[in-house]
Order: sequence, then C-alpha cells, then structure tokens
Amino acid sequence: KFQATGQETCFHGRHIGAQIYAGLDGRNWRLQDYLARGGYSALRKILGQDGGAGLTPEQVIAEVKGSALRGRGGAGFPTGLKWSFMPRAFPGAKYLVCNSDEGEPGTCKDRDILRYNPHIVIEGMAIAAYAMGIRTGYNYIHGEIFEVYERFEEALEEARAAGFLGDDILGSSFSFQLHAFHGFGAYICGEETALLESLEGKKGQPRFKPPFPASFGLYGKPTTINNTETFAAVPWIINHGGQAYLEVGKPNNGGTKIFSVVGDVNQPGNFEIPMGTPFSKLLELAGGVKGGALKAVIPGGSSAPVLPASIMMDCTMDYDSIAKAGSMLGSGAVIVMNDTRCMVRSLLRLSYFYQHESCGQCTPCREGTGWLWRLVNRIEHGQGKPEDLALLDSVADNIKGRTICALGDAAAMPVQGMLKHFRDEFAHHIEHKTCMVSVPA
Ligand code: L3W
Ligand code: SF4
Repeated sequence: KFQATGQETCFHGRHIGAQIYAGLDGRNWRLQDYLARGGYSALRKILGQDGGAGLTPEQVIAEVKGSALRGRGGAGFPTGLKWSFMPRAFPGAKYLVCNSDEGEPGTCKDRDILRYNPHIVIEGMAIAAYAMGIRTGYNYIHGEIFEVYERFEEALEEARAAGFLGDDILGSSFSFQLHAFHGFGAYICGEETALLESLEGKKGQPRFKPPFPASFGLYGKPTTINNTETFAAVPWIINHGGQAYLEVGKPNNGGTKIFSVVGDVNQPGNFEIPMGTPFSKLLELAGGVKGGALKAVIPGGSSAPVLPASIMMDCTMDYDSIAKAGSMLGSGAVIVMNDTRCMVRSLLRLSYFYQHESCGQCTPCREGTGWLWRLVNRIEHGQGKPEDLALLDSVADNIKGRTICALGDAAAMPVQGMLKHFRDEFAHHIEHKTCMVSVPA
C-alpha cells in the first residue's frame, strides 16, 4: 500500500512516498498531473460520478471517523468527530476553513503540500464540504509564503475551470465555492479563533473558547477548521476506506504523518511516514545526527517539551507514544539537537519567540512570556541568581492554564521541559557564569 521510494525530492531533503507526497518532483503540481495520479477520484466517488452509487454525507463522515485521522495542526483532535459537530440542518451560512497559517518554529510541511500538491487539499476540502453541507470555504495561507498563496490561487482556477469547484460540481447538485486568503504573517493567526478574526478583517487575536468554532465561527456562524495536512489525507481515506487508513498507522493514530525533521541532522526535510514508526527510523531517514551525538529532541514543534535522547530513542512517532513520554506530537516538527547544543541558549531562542509573538491580550501571557525571556536571558549572560530556577518554574506555572489561548501554555511548556531534563545545565550557568557544554569534562 505504502511504499518507501526514498527518492522524491521536494523543498529540501528526502521523502518516503505515501499518499500526500508520493511521486512529486516539484514540477507536477498542476491539475493534469494530479489527475494522472488519480486525483479527484475520491470526489467523483462520493458524488457517484465514477459509475458507483456515491456516498451519503453520513457515510463520508463514518469513513473519516473509522480512519482515526486526527488533526495535523497540533492538537490531534479526531477529525471525524469534529466534522460530526457541524449542524447539517443549520438554516444559514456555515463555513469550512483550512488553516494553512503554518508558523510553528520547525514546521514546514503545509507549505510543501500547497507548493507541490495543492489539488489534494482542494479535493479534501470539497469532500469535507460535501460531508458537512457547507457551500463556502477559505484557505488561510501564512503571510510570509506569498508564492505558495499564488500557486494555490492558480490551482483554484484550474479546479474551477474543470468543474471540481463552483456550482453543481461535476453535474451534481453539490456546490462549493473555495477561496484563498493571504494571511499577515503573525504566529498567533495560526490559532484558530485568531485566524477567524483575521479572516473577518480584524486584528488577529484569539477568542475565548467555548464557544468553539463548530458553533460560533466565521462571522459567528458554524465553522469547521482543519489543518492543511488533515484535508490532504481525506482523498486517500475515501478512495481506500477508513479502515485501510487506520491500519497504515496504529490504533487511535491512523494513517501517515508528515514530520519536518530539522536541526542537527544530515538531511533535514519533510518525511511522510506511518504513525507508529520508531523515532530511530525517522532519524535514519533524515541522515542521522550531524556534528555530534544525539542529546535531545523537541518532538512536536517549539511548543512541545524537549525530551532527552534516552527517552526519545524509545518512542514511536505517534500522538500516544510521545504524550506518554511527557511531550506532544504537535504539528510534527522534530527539532534534533546534538551534544554541542547549550540548552540555556536554546531556551533563550524559544522564549524570545513566544514573548515576541504574544498578542498581549491576557496578562499572564503578555507579562509572563517577557519574564521568562528576561530570566533565561540573564542566566545565559552570566547574571543568573540561585533563586532564578524556582522563579522560572513559578512564572511558567502561573502562565499555564490561565490564558485565553494555547500560546501561553506553549511558552511555559518548553521551559518546564528544559528544567525537568536539563536543570543541571541551568544551575551550572548560574553557578559558574559559563556554559557547561563548552567546558571539557
Ligand atoms: C467543538 C468541543 N470543538 C475541541 C476543537 C477546537 C479545535 C480542535 C482542538 O491548539 C495545539 C496547541 C498548540 N466542541 C471541542 C472542539 N474542539 N473541543 O478541536 O482544540 P484544542 O483547543 O485542543 O487545540 P487548539 O487550540 O487548536 C492547537 C499546538 O497545537 N501547536 C501549535 C502548532 C501551530 C501550528 C501552526 O503554526 N500552524 O500548527 C504545536 O504543537 O500548542 O496545543 O479545532 O475547536 N468541545
Ligand atoms: Fe494572546 Fe497570549 Fe492570551 Fe493567547 S495566551 S490570547 S497569545 S496574550
């Protein structure tokens, strides 16, 4: 079913082929190429345009539920369950939104999907719209990747001209209008409710949840938001069945996942592998550790707590295994660090990012992220005090769970992960005013 071809080049690095990246060489993103790869056959199938009986919206949702597909944006929420929240009989407008506002440090998979296989996202969104009775959709694309936005616009034009989007798709009674939206480049606009605010033309600041977008979303209407990679998985599920997708991965963690392997590896890149693949195999695909021995890994984007090599080497790449190890799979950015990396310096870089990206709306995050950054900064620069470690813990604790959106937690968790596993390095910096890593044993 899924063969490792190992030879596709795409963006940077190597890929093992599966449904999203298979056969891509960077030039074959157009509609004719997608059709040649069997594209839009899932849409034809549900609409009964392939000679079959078609699938009802309920059958489509049942397949997605059976696949155990979980949201690929970071939270891993079950996709079929999310789709079932959409009130089908809702009398007014309702919306479908694709979150392509990829901004998590280390993550570079969604832009590659849009760059190399945009029609798979369009097809996945059309299927989702059919399943939930939605007629209007938007793809919110991160503001700093303008050429990806332009490519997606071109793909939309192709799909409209060929009758895969618009009124009475492929001669059926199903109509779906899909538009691309160029975002503004702020990390916080990847948070789903900030994204909706931004899409409405307002300042991108998160809303309180609940209500969730499922009941109060774009323009206050029921809205389903999924990540780019999540939509991209849907055509395969419809073509092969939810059960087949589930079996590619492991129970509760269906299918494949794209991991952006970055940092100290010989061949950084995006790798699409079955859920449940050992981390050691992923590391091997990325060419192994560069410049030293493996020291630590941030397994799910910068928001996830760091794990030391000894724990990480026992993990498989799926939501449950990484959560059990004390971190999270998040958006799938695997940040590899070798033993020359100073953890204080690494945390300083992360803390700077979060205090810079905080939207400033709630006090624990606005003030707390600044505190964290300043504390780590003074430890890094030899001005740390013995009480700073307890203070770091306490500030992180006072942010966690006390903010409107997940950015507060995302700023606190890396701090707590670092202190849990690498406290001695921080203590060394404070005591000796220098870095432990550069001091010979
Ligand atoms: C209806 C309920 N809907 C939950 C929906 C909710 C959302 C999804 C997950 O954070 C994480 C964060 C980052 N009725 C519902 C419901 N939903 N309960 O399910 O919700 P939630 O709140 O668990 O997560 P979230 O706010 O979506 C996302 C982490 O991802 N992250 C961030 C990655 C950033 C990117 C990027 O740059 N684009 O992917 C990385 O790890 O820290 O934990 O749709 O509405 N009862
Ligand atoms: Fe804004 Fe931070 Fe509050 Fe999120 S947690 S709403 S980013 S201030």
